[in-house]
Formats: sequence, C-alpha cells, structure tokens
Amino acid sequence: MTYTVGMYLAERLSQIGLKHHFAVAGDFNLVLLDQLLANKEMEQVYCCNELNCGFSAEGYARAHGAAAAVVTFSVGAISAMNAIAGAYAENLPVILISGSPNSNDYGTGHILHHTLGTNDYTYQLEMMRHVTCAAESITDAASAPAKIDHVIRTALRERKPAYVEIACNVSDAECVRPGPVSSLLAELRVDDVSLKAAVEDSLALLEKSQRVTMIVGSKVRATHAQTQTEHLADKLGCAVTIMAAAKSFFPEDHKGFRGLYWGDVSSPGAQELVEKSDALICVAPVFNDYSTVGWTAWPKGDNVLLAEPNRVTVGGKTYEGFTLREFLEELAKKAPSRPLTAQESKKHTPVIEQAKADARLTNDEMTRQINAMLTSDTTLVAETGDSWFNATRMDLPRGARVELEMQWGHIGWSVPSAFGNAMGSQERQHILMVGDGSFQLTAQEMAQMVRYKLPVIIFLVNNRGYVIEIAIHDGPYNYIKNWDYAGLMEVFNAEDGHGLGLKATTAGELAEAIKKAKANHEGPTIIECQIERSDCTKTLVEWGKKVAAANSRKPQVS
Ligand code: DPX
Repeated sequence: MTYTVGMYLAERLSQIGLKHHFAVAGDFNLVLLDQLLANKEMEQVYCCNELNCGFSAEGYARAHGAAAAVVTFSVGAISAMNAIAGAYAENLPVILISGSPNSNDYGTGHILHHTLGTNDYTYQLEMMRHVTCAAESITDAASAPAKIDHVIRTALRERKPAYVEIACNVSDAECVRPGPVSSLLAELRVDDVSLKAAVEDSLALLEKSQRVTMIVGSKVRATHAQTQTEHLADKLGCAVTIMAAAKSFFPEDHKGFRGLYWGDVSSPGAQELVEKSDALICVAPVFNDYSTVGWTAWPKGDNVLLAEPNRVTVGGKTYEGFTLREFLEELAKKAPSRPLTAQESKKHTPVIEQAKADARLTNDEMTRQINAMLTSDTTLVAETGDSWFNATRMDLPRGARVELEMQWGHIGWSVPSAFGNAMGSQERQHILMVGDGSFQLTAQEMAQMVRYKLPVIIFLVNNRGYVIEIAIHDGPYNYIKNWDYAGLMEVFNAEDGHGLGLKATTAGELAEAIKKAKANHEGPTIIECQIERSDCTKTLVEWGKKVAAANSRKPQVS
C-alpha cells in the first residue's frame, strides 16, 4: 500500500491514542483532511470556527491526554493560535496542524489568497514558535516523517502544544510508513545523582518538621503525578490543601484533605494551617497574581520544598534532571512514616442552606443544586468568572473532575472545551457552568453538542453582565446585551437536533429543569439560571479587591 504524508500523520496520531481529531475545512487543508479520513481508527470532528476548534482540542486533551486540531492557513490558524496559547499556559499537548501554500509557490514571489499579501509565507511558523514547544513546516515529503515525529514527541514530553504546517500539495505525496512507538519514549533519562541529592535534602527538612502541609498545584496533572502525590501524603500523614486551579487534582475524601489554600479566600482553617506549618511541600504549583491573591499569599522561605515539574528547590539548593513523578516516588519510599498529623479535621466547604421551592433563584442555591448532581463520573467545566468561585467551593466525590482555565483565563473557552472534553470521555457526565458574558463569545459550539448528540448539561448564569469585572473595576463596558439563551437551542436544533432549552427563575424551577436535563440523553440541555446581578460569591468580591489593588500599583519612579 502506498503511504502519504497525511497518512503518516494520521497513523502517528492514532498511535498516541487519539480516537478523534478536530477540524475546520479550508482550501489549504482539504487534501490533508481526505488523507486523515482514510485512517479508520480516528473520527474527524468538525467545529464552527478555528478558535473553537483549538479549544475543543484543548478540552479533548484534558479528557484524553493529547489532541489534534486541523485548520487552514492564516485565516484559520491565526484564530486557532489563541486557543493554542491557552493550551501552552494550561500545559496541554495539542498538535495544531495547518495546511499551507503549495510548495511550488515558495520563493516565486507569488501573492496568495488567505495570506498577508506579501510573498513571504513564513510568518505563521514564526508566530507559532512563540506559543508552542515545537514548530515545523513541511514542504517536501522526504523530511515529513522526521518533522512530524519531532513535533508529536516534543508535545508529549513537554506537555505543551506543538505546530506543524503541511504544504497543500505535499499532504498526499508519497512517503515511508511509520514504525511502532512506545509511550515511554516521551520520558527523559533520570539524573540519579541529582535525584538522590534532592530526596536527601527534602528528607532533612521533613524529618525535623512536626507540622507538614502539602499544597497541590495545577501542574500535577500535566506531569502525571497525582497518584504519587497521594502516596507521599499517605506516608507522611500530612495535611493536604489544593490550589484553586488544582481543584479535583487531589481526592477530597482523603483523610488529610483540608480544602482550598488561596490566601485570604481559603477554605475555613486552611490559611492558618499553611501559615503555621514548619514544612510546606508545594507540588507543581503556579504562583501568579490570581493564585497568590495579588501577591499576598506566596509561600516562600526555608520551610518550603518546591517540587516543580522538572525541578526541585529545597534548603537553598535546586536540582533537576528527573521528573516530578520520579522525585515524589523516591521521596515517598524514604520519607518518615507518620500517622495523620493531629490537626482538627473540619468540614472544608461551608454548607449551603437549601432554599424554598418558590424562592427567587440565587447563586448559592444554584451552586447547591449543581453540587448535589456531582458523582464520581462527573466532569464539571467551569468558566472564568464567578463560576470559578462556585466550582472551587464544591464538595467533590472521589473521581469527579473539575476543569478550569485559570492561567489563560479566556472567556468563552468553556463551551468548546466542554464539547471536546465530552467527545473525549463519552462515558462521563459533563456539566458546564458558564456566565452570560463568556457564553456570548463561543455560543455556537453548542451546535456541535447537538450535532454529535452529547448530553452536556449547561448552566448558563444570566446575571446580566461581567460580574467579576464589576467586582474588580466597574464601568459601562461591563454591561452586555441580554439574549434569549434558552431560546438559542431551538436555533441550533434546526430540523434534526435534540437539544433542550430551559429557564429557571426560582429554586423549584431549577430542580425541575435539572430533572428534565438528566432525562435528555440525545443532546445538550441549557438551563438559563436567572439571578440578580449583585448576587455573587463573597470570595469573588474579596479576591477581586486584592487582585485589583495589585494590578493598579502605580509605576515606580526611581
Ligand atoms: C471578562 C470576564 O458573565 O461571568 O461571573 O458574570 O463574571 P461573571 P461572565 O461570563 O463575564 C465574564 C467577565 C470580561 N474578562 O466577567 S471574566 C476579560 C476577558 C477575558 N477573556 C477575553 N476577553 C476579555 N478574560 C477573551
């Protein structure tokens, strides 16, 4: 059988476990899409636009470990770039594949459509280098296998997106067949000397400490170190807190679990616990202005063991040359075995009182009802905005997953990402919490949930504006045009869809709507939850003030 560049790419994507790839057609990628379709191990899934295609792939990577998105040159790829940058910030291996100009046009001075109108077509590759860990341009079949392999392996190893563009006349050009690969090829060789020293110096800190607390950060999933983190906590008998972006990355039924550490907006007791610890193990954290509450909660000092994805810093020294997983495994083997520290085990999430059925719907009641729906099979996707604060205050059963995009924070991310996530883990129940402002960016991707019959339940929080922005800094720009959100589902259903659009203005209406949503297995359900504009979590307001203060510091004059 004759093999082509496109078939080679398809087989490699399939070998790394992809069952789907996301796509938007355009004349620079049509032949490539045909080549990918020839691979029967993968399904081609279509999106409404390239930004959403990138975010759908990002969501798929969250559920499935890696993903691919296929777009056309410039008009498509530059839109997708925003989502790819998001995948970079969020540590997700998404392979962006763009069709590109005919190889015969390079160097001819030809002006091509869908380009900047200059005769240089290299700008897209240059742009993509900044938001990916590897970027290649393929203009001949002979070098295609090496370039494709480099891009895919680097993405898997670094847990970052990568980019490849393929000239439109090369994707069906003949090339060699790929040989088998092992997933282990993504790993680096361990530097044993460095690892041993990192473990010894960490033990020196832990052995002299009585009150040990772990802070689990969001990169723990990207580094595949969740199990090792839990084992270390078991061995040390220490208290464990999570950072907001790591919600669901540590089991909340674990006996050491003490809730969310987020400076002044922590779960009850968690801030004191962290501040009084004599050893703090920070596992894969991201300390940015948001997670440190405007730089007011950034653990530093001699009592901190900082365990990052490729580096450990402890006792004034830093070590690298091993993965976080290997470090945690070694540390757990040698760490002192202690019973759970005698710290008071409090309920870490405040209980929300149930509202009367005829009471006007509130943010609290909505959160309470959504929390009650969560099982070990649920994936809850929560958009930037007050949905973050609602998701992070939920009690999670073991196995429930929460997806947040706290580093990139692109409003509108959640609709396509939930679509991709649902596509990549169809055995799970997907719930999406999204504010009205965010929804307006990417609403059309709900149509793909209808098309692919995915029973995602969408809680659309209609509070008539950008409430998180109102909390940070108010102005006329924070108020949006109202839409008939529930009514949109009819538009997307058109002649053959099974989506359901519902509205809830009281607690009882929401409970009824949830019943109907659970019974709808043939498509998504959107429940428009109408709440007062001023009705948001207290933590949002408190956190918003601190972050606003940090970000409005006046320039320093020397
Ligand atoms: C903006 C944000 O309605 O949620 O809970 O009412 O805040 P809340 P909404 O979805 O509003 C979101 C809004 C405008 N952020 O409050 S968080 C600025 C912003 C961003 N991403 C992009 N553009 C602007 N985060 C792409």
